[in-house]
Amino acid sequence: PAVEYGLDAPFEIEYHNSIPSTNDRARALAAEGAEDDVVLADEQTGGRGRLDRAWSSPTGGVWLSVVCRPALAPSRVSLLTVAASAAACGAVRETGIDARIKWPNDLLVPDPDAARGGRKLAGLLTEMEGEAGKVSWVVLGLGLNANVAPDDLPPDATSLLGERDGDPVDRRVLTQRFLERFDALRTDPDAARDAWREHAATLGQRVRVTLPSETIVGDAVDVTDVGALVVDTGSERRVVHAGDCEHLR
Ligand code: BT5
Repeated sequence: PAVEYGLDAPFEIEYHNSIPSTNDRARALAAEGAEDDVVLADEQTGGRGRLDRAWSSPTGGVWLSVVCRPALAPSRVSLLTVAASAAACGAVRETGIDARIKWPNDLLVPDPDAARGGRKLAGLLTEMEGEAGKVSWVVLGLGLNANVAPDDLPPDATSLLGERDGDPVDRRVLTQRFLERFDALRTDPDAARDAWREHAATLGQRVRVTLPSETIVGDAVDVTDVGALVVDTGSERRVVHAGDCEHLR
């Protein structure tokens, strides 16, 4: 069923109490020609992370996927991930929580006691289809641990409920604010990159980025206008478009 959100953005929301994966449902809608549809669920029974990892999605979270048809070259689709992570970070910060963005796709809450200097609050999964150098659709999945008990999440994860000492957030407002911010940033790469930079946990860090074929260690010094990470290894500057990133200090 469609939910009326009174959004100041062009999205139409399809709500599910429980669904295997909002990204899978959004991909099916995209294949039928949908644009700016949002699939939102209270619970996912088969939530996915990147590289076939599982994503825990108990009731109380914000699990959603947006179908986009951007006028972007495939090499620039990562801009949408930059826009979405900046938008999610901004919406979360409005709830009073000091979230930071970890390249390429995580929101963290800093915590010196955590193994990697922070606990994971949210993740993004961007999937696309296209041919002949043209993007047909992009599905942008956001998993945000809103009103989920930290005990129901993997170790090193956190939720807004936990960070706010048990005080739940209004998920409707959170979702609305995310979508409005995302809509404003998705067509404005400069603003998206500025918003990203403002709350980036990764810039200035020593990082290890694992790629399928190699591992790069160095200082994260910048993000490019398509959202790639620039790593200074001491002998050269490498531009990394995707990969798993670990903060080393
Ligand atoms: C991600 O993958 O961070 C992308 C997650 C995207 C989830 C959304 S929910 C709506 C939409 N529908 C879907 O089916 N997916 C998207 P990755 O970077 O691969 O991180 C996955 C890893 O994070 C796992 O291997 C766990 O270690 C950890 N993890 C799993 N569930 C988590 C959670 N709820 N909170 C924090 N960490 C989690």
